[in-house]
Parts: sequence; structure tokens; C-alpha cells
Amino acid sequence: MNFGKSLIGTIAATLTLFSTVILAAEHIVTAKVTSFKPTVIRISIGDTVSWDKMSGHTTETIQGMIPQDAKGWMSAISENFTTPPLTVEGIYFYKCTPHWGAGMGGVVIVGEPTNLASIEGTKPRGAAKRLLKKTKKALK
Ligand SMILES: [Cu+2]
Repeated sequence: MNFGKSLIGTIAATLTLFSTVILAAEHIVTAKVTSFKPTVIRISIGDTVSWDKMSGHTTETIQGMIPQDAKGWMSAISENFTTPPLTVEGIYFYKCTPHWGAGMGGVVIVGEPTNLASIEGTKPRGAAKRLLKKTKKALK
């Protein structure tokens, strides 16, 4: 009897583990000339993001424009980078450092946009301002 119960427990735990792994999705962003496609993506907590066709590009989170408790990320140049599972909810602005002057950046929204007011509070200008506009549009 005890064996039966622990077996069921083991099966339940295994299924929970599998469903977590299966449900965590990988999202692909493609670098195209000096932009990221799609520029703004919405993902679930625990998903990952990968960048493709990154020759000559980087992806690096922008200081002050990610959730307070989140770790940012920084790729090497030309690296088809994949984030670890993004477990802190909120909005992450990122840039391609070599092409930020040309406005090459993007946004990952993990779960709910909990830090939107905080990002607005930084009064972004230029490319960051355009990213904010696209973020708000995506949230409508
Ligand atoms: Cu670039």
C-alpha cells in the first residue's frame, strides 16, 4: 500500500516536472540589418529567448529598463545567444550595442508589464522612446 502511494507520488512529481519543461517555450528573435524581428515579444514566466542571425550584432539589456530584481543579459558579438529561463516578471529593454545609435533594440515582456511606470519614469529618449511606444502598442 505504501509502495502504491509513493509510486503515485513519484508519477505525479514526474508529470509535473515534464509539464514544466514542455510548457517553457523558446522564442526566436531574428536580427535583420539594424532591427530585431519581432521587436517586441510577450512571453510567459520561465520561457527563454534566443537570437538568430546575429553576425555583427549583440543583445544586451539596458540598465534601469528591466525589472528591479531581474538579472540582465549580455551576449558576445555575433553570438546566437539564448537567455536562461526568464523568471522575473516585467519588461526588459535590450539593445544591440554596435547599432544602438541606429536604433537597433528590442523588448521582451515576461508575464505582466509590472515595471512599465518605472521605465516611463526614466523619460526615455531616441531609440528607447520608440521602443516604449512599441511596447505600449503591444500591450493594448
Ligand atoms: Cu546590430
